[in-house]
Amino acid sequence: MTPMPTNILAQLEAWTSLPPYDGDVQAACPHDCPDTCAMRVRVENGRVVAVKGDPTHALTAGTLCTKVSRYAERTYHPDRLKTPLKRVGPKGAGQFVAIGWDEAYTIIAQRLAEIWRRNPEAVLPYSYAGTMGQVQGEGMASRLFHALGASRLKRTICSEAGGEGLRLTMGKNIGMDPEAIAGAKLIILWGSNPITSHVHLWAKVQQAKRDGAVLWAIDPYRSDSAEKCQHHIALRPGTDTALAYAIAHVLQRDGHLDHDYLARYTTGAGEFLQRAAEWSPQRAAAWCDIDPTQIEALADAYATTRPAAIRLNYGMQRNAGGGDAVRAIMALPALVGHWRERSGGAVLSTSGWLPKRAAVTRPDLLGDRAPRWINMSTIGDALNTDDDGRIDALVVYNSNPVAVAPDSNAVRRGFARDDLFTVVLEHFQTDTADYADIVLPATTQLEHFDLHGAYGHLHVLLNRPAIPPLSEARSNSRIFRELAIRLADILGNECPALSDPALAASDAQIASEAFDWQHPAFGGDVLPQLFAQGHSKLNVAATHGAPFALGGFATADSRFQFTSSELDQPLPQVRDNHEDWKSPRAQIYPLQLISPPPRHLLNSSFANIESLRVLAGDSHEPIVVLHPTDAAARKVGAGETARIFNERGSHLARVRISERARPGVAVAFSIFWHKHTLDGNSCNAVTSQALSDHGGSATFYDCLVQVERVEPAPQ
Ligand SMILES: Nc1nc2c(c(=O)[nH]1)N[C@H]1C(S)=C(S)[C@@H](COP(=O)(O)OP(=O)(O)OC[C@H]3O[C@@H](n4cnc5c(=O)[nH]c(N)nc54)[C@H](O)[C@@H]3O)O[C@H]1N2
Ligand SMILES: Nc1nc2c(c(=O)[nH]1)N[C@H]1C(S)=C(S)[C@@H](COP(=O)(O)OP(=O)(O)OC[C@H]3O[C@@H](n4cnc5c(=O)[nH]c(N)nc54)[C@H](O)[C@@H]3O)O[C@H]1N2
Ligand SMILES: [Mo]
Repeated sequence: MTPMPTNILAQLEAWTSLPPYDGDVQAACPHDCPDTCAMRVRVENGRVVAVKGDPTHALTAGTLCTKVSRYAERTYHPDRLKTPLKRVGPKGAGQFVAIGWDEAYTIIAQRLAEIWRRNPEAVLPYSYAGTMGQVQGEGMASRLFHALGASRLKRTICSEAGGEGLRLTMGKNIGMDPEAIAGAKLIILWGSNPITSHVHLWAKVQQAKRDGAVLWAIDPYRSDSAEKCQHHIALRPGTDTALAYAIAHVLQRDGHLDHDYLARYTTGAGEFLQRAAEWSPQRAAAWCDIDPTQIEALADAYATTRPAAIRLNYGMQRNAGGGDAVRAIMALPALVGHWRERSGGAVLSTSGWLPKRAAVTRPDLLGDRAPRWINMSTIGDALNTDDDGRIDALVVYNSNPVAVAPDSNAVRRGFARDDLFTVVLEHFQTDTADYADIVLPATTQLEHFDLHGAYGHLHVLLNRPAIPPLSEARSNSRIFRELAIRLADILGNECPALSDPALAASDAQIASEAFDWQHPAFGGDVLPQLFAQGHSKLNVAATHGAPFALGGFATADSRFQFTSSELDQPLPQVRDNHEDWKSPRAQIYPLQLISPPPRHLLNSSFANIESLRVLAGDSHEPIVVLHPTDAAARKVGAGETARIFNERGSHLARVRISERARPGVAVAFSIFWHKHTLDGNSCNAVTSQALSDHGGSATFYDCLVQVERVEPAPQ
């Protein structure tokens, strides 16, 4: 590794200590959301009394979402886990007794060492984005699992299809500066619902609208955001590639192509346009189950309005063809040269602008070992495989797989295995913690230090702890550091990597190794500002102008790639869904179920905060939205209970009838904890473990179900 300027480590170190007196503490929102807000945490008499948005951050602009403004309520919640726990009842029943840290570490280290001796790959870490911090995320955890040579987790539950779509076209996760969307005259929200899932971008969209921008939403559901757009195309889930080709078709047919841009800065446009020629608006409209005049109108507006910006989000890539859909949509700004403008182009993720160092997780500790990869989206199948490759130990942190992973009945069957040893690091007794052998209480963002990048803006942020850990909570990094010592005591020379100094690194050291601080992205005032105010905007192409006006994509030839030579089928393919609405299966399960986030929950985090659950559902519990014709066909009335089912499982939800759901599509906002629902099942009881075209992503919104009325229980 290149040596680190020592002052960076010292400056980070200064941010790890508690403030010496009451007042505002500079912090960062840790949640999995494109907005990664800068926060001010008000401490009075050593207690957090308020968590507010930082007014000096360009996107946060002084406000937080409803959820995170209640972060103190979450941190001080009476249900916070207070001590380590040992399971005393059956798995899943949630019966535990308190134990000390020493006993917990002894049990964990002994069991993991035993299992490791049989097969290191029988140990699997399971984590996602409960916190997105560089330190409390993978920084220390992955060092331990690399040292052990444990199975590696393919983190596919959210964005891999889209990430691959970006890599194959743009070279990596890059796009326009989302803040620049404020200057656009046409904005397409494509599978993106910012009012719910990244509300700070919405302020920029509104600013554009006030300045005369026309807004389009492409979404099977008339989401809160779609409702505020002048135009809405309610296509069938999983049909976006056909729509993108049809737009390209019109652009070509009507002579709107930017031939100069295509010739200079792109590869494969000819083949792409040939395929687009096959997708007339009529043909695509039939495929997407929409009106062809909408496609004509959108394509025309897209060709003739500048600057034009597309904000994609992840909703549209949770299906069989999600990766190719992203590729086809990313192609549109290149066709008409919208990349020539700063407020034009498209963005799904900005994370690739940040010069991260993969080395922070120390894959080198694997040496010449190359453990298998386990796809987190098929954890249900992985845990139920009983052969030499059996998984015997799971260490879960920053994730709630029993609630969030698809096909929960398979997941719960796996977690319920008596021969599986499960450790869960958590804030709360989640559905997953109920299946643990040992539960360890973790700190929240108010109690630990961290460093953050973002995937929906170009700033980096620091998080200073505001209060000491509550009860006996310990940070993930501390827990993994201490576990490494215990494991090294037992395994010694059998696993020498456990004694590597990397496993003793302090939080500030991990943070110092997370980014390439010498990179020009940190040039100018970026670093002094970061250390002075706790957040700072990267010095990258997208900050200054139109990043791809002159090409400069992150691909091998610096051009945008319409085709990919890596793939058997170089062009984006219009694919059927795994569970397609036109297939014979649809005769048994005729409704496409999508389960996007409600505004007041954050995946399954906050689902235990009563006040937010009340806001999220009609009555603390899951709802399903049906179009009036679909409800009538099932003789189910508003407010009644319905059973949503397929062969994988079923769950109950309160019915809401609304034209906001298009015919043929049922919408069940997620993700509730199973144990908070009417029948102990949330919507992941019906979702499937099938994977996307690229990246092996989960396909939550590619799911056919039937819905039936449930007779009210006799009084
Ligand atoms: N309040 C809140 N905010 C969140 C989250 C949360 O749970 N709650 N989750 C966070 C996380 S982890 C993520 S990944 C992001 C997700 O952020 P988004 O990607 O914006 O969220 P989704 O709601 O999954 O998808 C957006 C829209 O896509 C639509 N959609 C579904 N299928 C399709 C399709 O096939 N095509 C098209 N065009 N549209 C489709 C949905 O109806 C939804 O309105 O949000 C983050 N922010
Ligand atoms: N049906 C359906 N399922 C979905 C989705 C959907 O739209 N529909 N969305 C999918 C998406 S986009 C995603 S990203 C995944 C999200 O899946 P997860 O990343 O598992 O998200 P959460 O449910 O928020 O669970 C995170 C857990 O981490 C814990 N946590 C937070 N901070 C810390 C910490 O510092 N230390 C420790 N030890 N724990 C911490 C929280 O308490 C919480 O229980 O869900 C997916 N599942
Ligand atoms: Mo996500």
